[in-house]
Parts: sequence; C-alpha cells; structure tokens
Amino acid sequence: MDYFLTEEQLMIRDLARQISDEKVLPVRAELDEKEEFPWDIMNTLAESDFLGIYIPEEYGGMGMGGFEFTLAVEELSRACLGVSTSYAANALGTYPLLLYGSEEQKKTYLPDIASGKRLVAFGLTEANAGSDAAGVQTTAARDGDEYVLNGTKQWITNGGEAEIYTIIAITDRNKGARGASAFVVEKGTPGFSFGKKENKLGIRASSTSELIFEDCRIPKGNLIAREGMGFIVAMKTLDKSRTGVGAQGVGVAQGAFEAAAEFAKDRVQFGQPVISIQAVQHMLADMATEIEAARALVYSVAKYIDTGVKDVSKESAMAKLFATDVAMKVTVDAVQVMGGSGYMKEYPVEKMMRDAKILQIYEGTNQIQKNVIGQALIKETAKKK
Ligand code: COS
Repeated sequence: MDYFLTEEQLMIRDLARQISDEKVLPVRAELDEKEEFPWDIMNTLAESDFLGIYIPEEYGGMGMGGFEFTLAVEELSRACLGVSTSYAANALGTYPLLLYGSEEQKKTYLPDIASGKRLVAFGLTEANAGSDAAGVQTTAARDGDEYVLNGTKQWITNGGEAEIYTIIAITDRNKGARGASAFVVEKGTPGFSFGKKENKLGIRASSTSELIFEDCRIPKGNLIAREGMGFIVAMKTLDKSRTGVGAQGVGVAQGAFEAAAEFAKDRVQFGQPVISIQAVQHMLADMATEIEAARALVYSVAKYIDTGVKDVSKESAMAKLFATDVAMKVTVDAVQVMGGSGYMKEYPVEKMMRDAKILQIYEGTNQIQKNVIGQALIKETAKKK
C-alpha cells in the first residue's frame, strides 16, 4: 500500500531500513543469545539524529512528529524487537519531560536526549503496581529544598543503561491516584542504584532492571509538573507511546511474514514449492491482510495524535491492541508456515515469536487497552445523551 509519505518521511523510513539491514540483521541473533544491550546500534541511531526525531528543533531535535517516529520504530522492529524496544523506550522516558517539563527541565535534558548523549528510561511499574498503575508504593517525601525517594521500581526498560529516569512516586498517600507525582532522577545520584537485571523470553537485546531508591535526595526542581499530577503525566505518556508499541507490532509481523513467504517459495513438498499449496497461501493471505490493516490503523492514529488533539486514549489503545494481537498471531503463523525450520534458531521467526509476546503485555496489557477503550466509549455515550 502507498501511504503517500512525504520526501522527509520516506527518508526516515529508508534510512531506518538501511540501518536495520546493515547494522541490526547481522547481529540480532547474537544480541538475543548473549542478552547484550545494542550500544553500537544506538550510537548509529544517534549519529543519524534518530533519537531526536520527535523532539522540537529548539531543543536540538529534528522537530518532526510521532508519525515519523512510528516509521522508524516499524523498520527497526522488522529486524529486531529487542533493538526497537531500547529505542522506543527512550521516547517513553522522554515524554513526561516533553509533555510536562518546565522550560528549564527541557533545556537541561532534551538536547542531550535528542543527540543520544544520554539515554532515558520511564519508571512507573513496581512489584504491586502493574496494570494497577495507581498502586505505586515508592514515596517522595518533601524535605526543605529536596525530595527524598524510597522504593523499588521493577522491569524498567533501559534500566542501568540510561542516564536519565522519569519516575512516578507517591507524595501524598491519602489522595490515591491524585497523590502521585513525577520526577526526573539522574543516574549517579546517591541512594539510587540498580537491582536485578531480568533474564527474559524475548526482546533479550533490551535491558530490563530494577531501580532501587534508598533515601535518594533530589532537588525540588526535579519535580515534573506539579505535586499530584504524576498519574496524569503517566497516563498521557502512555497515551502517546502506545502507538509506538503498535508500530513495533506492525514491524515484527512484517519481518516474520517476509521470512515465511520467502521460505515458502523455496521449500518443496509434494513436488511443488509449499507457497503453491492453498492451505499455505491462505495463511499468508491472512497474514498480509492483517498486517496492512494494523499498519493503516497505526499510521492513522499516529497522524491523528500529531494534530495535537487532546484526548487520544481510546485511539492509541486501539492501535496498540489491534497491531500487537496481529503481531502475535502473524509470528506464530510464520513459524507454522515454516514448520520444523521455523522452530529452529537458524531462522529468525522463532525469535520474532518470542519477542512479539511482550507487545501484548507491556505499556498496559491488551486487556487494560480494552478497559481504556471501554471507558472512553462509556464517556462518549454519556455525552451524546
Ligand atoms: N488522561 C488523562 N487523565 C486520565 C487518563 C488519561 N489517559 N486516564 C485516567 N485519567 C484520570 C481519570 O480521569 C481520573 O481522574 P479523576 O480522579 O479526576 O476522576 C484519574 O486519572 C484516575 O483514573 P481511573 O480511576 O480511571 O484510574 P484507575 O486506577 O482505574 O486506572 C487504568 C486506569 C487501568 C487505565 C490505568 O491504571 C492504566 O493505564 N494501567 C496500565 C498501566 C500501564 O500501562 N502499565 C505499564 C507500565 S508502563 S511501561
């Protein structure tokens, strides 16, 4: 399908594809096997200005939108979701600053983020606060000109590798979701350390760690927005980032489809290439149709968000839900089309299938996406009455 991309958008897509083909494809299996953070690739993306695609020019970025970022995420995901997760999580960590940071915070952090000098991570999840995002236990107690952080964040993407962390912590326990606040914390701050690095089923090139805060003192100027705004900062951040997860789904599904179709042309059974067998053709036809539908939805939602419209919870949840369910189905089917070969590490699709599973879980499980969509539908229906 032709999505009538502008010259700039084509340039982003083609460069991302080139980086994927030249830098990511040759090492993806090794990064997966060794669970190695893709520093070389992140540096290449930084040199190509990819870490600042969606950051305004006045802060050193390319000044483009979420749609252009989506194109880059999709292409990287076509080659390796571990790499694209490291890349996309950087944006997730940046959104609280971009959306709610003060001018001073933006000037301090965004130029380093845009240039790739410092990576970012987003710290919301905890042992007892996953789907229940308002259940955060980490506290930030005001003490004069400082806040003192205590608690542990879990499963934080880019944890340990990033230099800048946007953290959600409780400033007033009595106020529920309205008692949470957002902060920026720098690596190296006394009282801030890293715990266990997780050993994962997929996206093994990305790093997933615990963040531990023990009487960690940060200046009061590190508060993002106002006290009590933390839950809203987190929700708006997720509203913005979930389309990127959808783009990851489109990319990995495309990669798996291409590998399966290529294989089916070469593999001969019953005296013919298996692609000539209707049962296989039908699977490939479903895969191709579902990928195109997911891409069309993700692109439309990304463009819709870029218009600056205020409430995008429903649309971004739909893009994430649909495209990541497609990714799971297509990667499983790609393994099936390839049969025994698909199950072997010699081919990329077993990794894609392992990698795809997280897309239905992180940045809100797909069941949570349905809650978000359902709540929005209730609101819309109430308005119409
Ligand atoms: N934008 C703005 N405000 C929002 C919002 C959004 N997207 N979502 C919720 N809010 C507001 C609500 O309007 C409500 O405000 P009031 O107190 O003024 O009524 C407040 O925030 C609390 O909302 P709600 O009662 O819906 O909160 P819940 O605790 O029920 O949680 C869900 C809602 C489930 C949607 C939320 O917890 C969620 O998204 N969970 C998944 C979190 C996630 O993605 N985790 C992955 C880790 S990050 S990689």
